[in-house]
Amino acid sequence: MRQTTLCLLIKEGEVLLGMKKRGFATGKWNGFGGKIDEEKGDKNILDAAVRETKEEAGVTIINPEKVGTFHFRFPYKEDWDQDVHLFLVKEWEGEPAESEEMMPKWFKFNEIPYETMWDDDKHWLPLILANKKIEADFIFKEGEIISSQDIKIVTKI
Ligand code: 8OG
Repeated sequence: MRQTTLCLLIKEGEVLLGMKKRGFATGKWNGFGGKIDEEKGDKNILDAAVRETKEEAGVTIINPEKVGTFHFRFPYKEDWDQDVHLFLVKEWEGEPAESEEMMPKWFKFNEIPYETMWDDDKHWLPLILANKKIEADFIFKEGEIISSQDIKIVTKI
């Protein structure tokens, strides 16, 4: 299964999201991340998290904390299937800046644009912002709408 990262930068009641400008999920707000790319030197999931956040948002993340694992499945488009490793990031170097792929913007926790995000995010992001850790399965149907979900709050990840 393809292994992918997702990083959420957090500061003082705000989360940094990026508007995806190209490729998979164009037009959605999301955290930063992508798949492990051995050709770009990634040896593990953490390397991919650091590299992708640098490429997409222009910042070097420090001490990312793993807070979730997702199993996303698309029975109608199996090559989209992936396991996503979610990291919360409270320290970084550099200022977020627009890249070819993403336009970053800070959102207050109570102003998160769930209507222009992945369908699943409204179900788990509030838990993450309340300092929970999760392990979740989502199955999608056409139109990238959730057809079934299972979110578990876990203590160890
Ligand atoms: O490299 P690419 O843009 O294909 O990577 C996909 C990114 O999108 C990666 O960071 C993982 C993330 N992602 C999914 N599915 C979902 C989802 O349902 N919700 C959120 N918030 N992110 C997702 O692949």
